[in-house]
Amino acid sequence: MTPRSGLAVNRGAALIMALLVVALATTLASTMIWRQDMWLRQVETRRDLAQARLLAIAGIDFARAVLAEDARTSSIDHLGEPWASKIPAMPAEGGEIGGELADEQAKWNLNNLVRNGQVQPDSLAVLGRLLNQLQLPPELAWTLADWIDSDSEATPDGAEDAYYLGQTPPYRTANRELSDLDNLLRVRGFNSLIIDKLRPYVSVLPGYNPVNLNTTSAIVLAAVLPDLSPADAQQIIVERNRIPFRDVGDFRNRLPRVEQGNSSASGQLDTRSRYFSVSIRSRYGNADLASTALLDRLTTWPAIVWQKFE
Ligand SMILES: [Ca+2]
Ligand SMILES: [Ca+2]
Repeated sequence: MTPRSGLAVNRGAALIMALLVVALATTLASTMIWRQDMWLRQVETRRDLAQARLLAIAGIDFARAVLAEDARTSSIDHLGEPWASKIPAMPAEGGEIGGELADEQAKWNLNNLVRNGQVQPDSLAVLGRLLNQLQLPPELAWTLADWIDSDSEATPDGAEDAYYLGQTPPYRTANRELSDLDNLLRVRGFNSLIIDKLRPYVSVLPGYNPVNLNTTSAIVLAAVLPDLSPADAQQIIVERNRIPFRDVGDFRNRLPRVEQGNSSASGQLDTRSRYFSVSIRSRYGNADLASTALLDRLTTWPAIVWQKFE
């Protein structure tokens, strides 16, 4: 919790929780009647799972409503806003539900590596610096670029069909955008340990998406802006947590003087976000469900890009 906004966040969380109770009551009341008929004959476990899933769906819809309300009332996105409040597990309709929203543009989108099938040298350099900061092999940036770009010519540090067809069982290069972080398991040199190390700093979003200066971490910021020292990146995050950036111009004005002219990352930075993920934990009877969804707030009411119930 940042010192700036502790009270505001608490108030925001209380408000959100109150609204959630109302939203759940309305959403679920309408499903109560058919639900009884439909599920009474099913085994109890299946009923519990279905109920936990209904709670999760209501939770995801509620998260969409929170983001829509945010879009109506603010033009930037920062961590002091109500959407950023985590909702602890609380009783609802005989079960329990809690969850949180996260700004996916707080992280660097791996699909930024390639635009229109072509590798972007700027983006390749960003990923190289990020890997370097995390003490991971920098050549992974090239290997991933080959995996995503549309051609089949391997770069010196990369890999295309010639490598993947030699595996047992053989498979081909995707030559298109990643759809999920776990896709990396098929890319040469990546493994689950490396993916876990990257997870806090990278996202997998459709198309090209800038990093949100108001939610990102010092590590991502230093990867995007090569002239920024790690200490300066840290300092910028501290100050941002007190006063969020209005726009990229405001950010540049608040940079240390020596770095104001150097950083040429226009287009890679923004102060608002389009993609958010929502994680919901719902319990009912013996069922305990972890659900996630990726939300696209291109228009005010966010669309669901994908959702998983596990
Ligand atoms: Ca906002
Ligand atoms: Ca390729």
